[in-house]
Amino acid sequence: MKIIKDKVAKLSFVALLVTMTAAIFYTPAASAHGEKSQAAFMRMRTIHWFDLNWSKDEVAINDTMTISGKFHVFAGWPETVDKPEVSFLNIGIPGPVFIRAGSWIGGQLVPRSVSLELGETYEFKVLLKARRPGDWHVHTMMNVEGGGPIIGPGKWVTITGSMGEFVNPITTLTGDTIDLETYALDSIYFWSFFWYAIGLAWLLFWVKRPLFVPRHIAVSSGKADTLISAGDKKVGVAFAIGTLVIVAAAMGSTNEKYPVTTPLQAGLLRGIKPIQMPESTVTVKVEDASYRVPGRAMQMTLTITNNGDSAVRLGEFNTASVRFLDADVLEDETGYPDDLLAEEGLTVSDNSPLAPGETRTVNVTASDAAWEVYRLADLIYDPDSRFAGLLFFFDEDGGRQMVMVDAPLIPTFI
Ligand SMILES: [Cu+2]
Repeated sequence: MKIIKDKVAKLSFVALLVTMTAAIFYTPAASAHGEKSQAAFMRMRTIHWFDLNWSKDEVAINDTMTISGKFHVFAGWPETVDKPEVSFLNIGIPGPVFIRAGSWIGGQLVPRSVSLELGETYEFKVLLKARRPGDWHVHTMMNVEGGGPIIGPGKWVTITGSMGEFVNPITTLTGDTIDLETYALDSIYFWSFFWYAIGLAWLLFWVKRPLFVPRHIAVSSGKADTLISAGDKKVGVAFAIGTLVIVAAAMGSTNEKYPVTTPLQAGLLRGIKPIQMPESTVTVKVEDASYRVPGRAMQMTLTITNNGDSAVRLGEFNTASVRFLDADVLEDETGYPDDLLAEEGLTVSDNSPLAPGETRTVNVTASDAAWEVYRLADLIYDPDSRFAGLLFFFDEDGGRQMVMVDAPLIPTFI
């Protein structure tokens, strides 16, 4: 009986070890990184990213790639998110697996926070330089002060090579070329360990002799003065003066070695130039919009009027980075992330060309797994059941018009 018990105990212990080891080595592959868990109505009603282009999806260490595109700052910005008066164009990656060699909005370099205006559309570009090998899900994103991160679509990009080869050369205004990856590291190590050693030496000087009980007794019996000898005092003074001398001398020699230094450059960049999207000649009225719970689709009834001089068809509905396309009208050629691209996700009850001057009411269904995967269906949990998105119309010559739609989105239950 005892033997069986022992065996059971041993086996359970082995099982426990195996479980723990498995748990340690289990690293689930995440395919989205934060945005799914954010409130659906916020993702639909803040920043609309479109016309995105990733110049590569495989890049060697030290090579660069660009992510460019446009974003529209939705005029019906939610109350709970501060207006984007102080925003920062960021990139969503797990640490500096790339470095950001440059980022621009409206052609202006934006290393600092910028002011964005509600209702405007901006053009952006981010230049990334590969640093760490692996498969990385790279997002464009905007940080809004008082609002949080507004995450754009992410695309998988593979970096090949070895991180040891990464260099980040910069030529300073004093004419030196340095590698930012390692610059000044020696000094940081030297001074950190130097002062740490001096602190240890001071401790060591006192720790040599009995520390607590004999000293406590001496102090409580009124003989505290006997604990610090004249020699101890001299050592104390030597440490104090030595520290001051080293600080002053090191400061002097550093100023000599780097005679030209400037303060950190900071401050909000205002006056960022928006782009003028061509005035749309198509007007759209959302008569009603709904989504089934549970379900993978949303429906809209749209009254579309074509005031232009060329017939148009609806090619795309874009909300929260999910692109629903009518395959008959538009085909994506930008390599848009698969999980966000519904190539045949848009169904229009009558998508024949809408002639100039004509008005038509159509039923539009935007349907794809992405609606559920990216938890837009979770709008049912949100305190503001309204959506917003971009509609793209195309005329016969391929000319494109963008129309913003925004309306309540009413759930229907089975
Ligand atoms: Cu991601």
